[in-house]
Amino acid sequence: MGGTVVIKWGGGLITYKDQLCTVNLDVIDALAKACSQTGKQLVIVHGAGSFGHLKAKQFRLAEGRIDELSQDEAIYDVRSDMLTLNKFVMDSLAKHGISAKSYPPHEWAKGTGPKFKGDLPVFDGVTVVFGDVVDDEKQGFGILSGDDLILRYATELPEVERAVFAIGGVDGILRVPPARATAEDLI
Ligand code: IP8
Repeated sequence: MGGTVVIKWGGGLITYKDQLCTVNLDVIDALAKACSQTGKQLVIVHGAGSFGHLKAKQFRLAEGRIDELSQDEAIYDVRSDMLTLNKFVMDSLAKHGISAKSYPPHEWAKGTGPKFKGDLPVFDGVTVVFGDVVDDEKQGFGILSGDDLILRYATELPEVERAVFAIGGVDGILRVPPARATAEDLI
């Protein structure tokens, strides 16, 4: 009992990464079942997989406002696709008897990277957040990754015992952002 565990449900694990907006419900159910069997306080951070990355890449949303591209519809679409994916997660948690509350980051976070602004929301039961398109003071908007969220939750909540990464479709976890990583940075 006691203690908090922060878990990343990787986007490449809970979705089929190459097919736009396709969810892997079996994996989500298996993760929800595992989460229902612990007495720990849980924070679940889920990634985007095919619900976020394909369109975000196509419209270069991580780079912020680019005048030549009509990005507004893409921002709306990606936010709404992420809410759809999040609903699959929340429904599965509920099905497994877990009391959970979701906090879409575009409603409370500003800026990207580990120093994003906004108070980390915490629920009495299981807290759920996810990678999202958020507003950004400098570039208009950007992609706040679940990896930045998990870092902040794991380091700022009291009594975090461990951070767990449930991942699929990737070789491992990088110590540094992909653009700076060498082979030695792969854990
Ligand atoms: O999959 C990315 O979150 P991640 C969020 O945790 C979007 O990196 C919307 C692409």
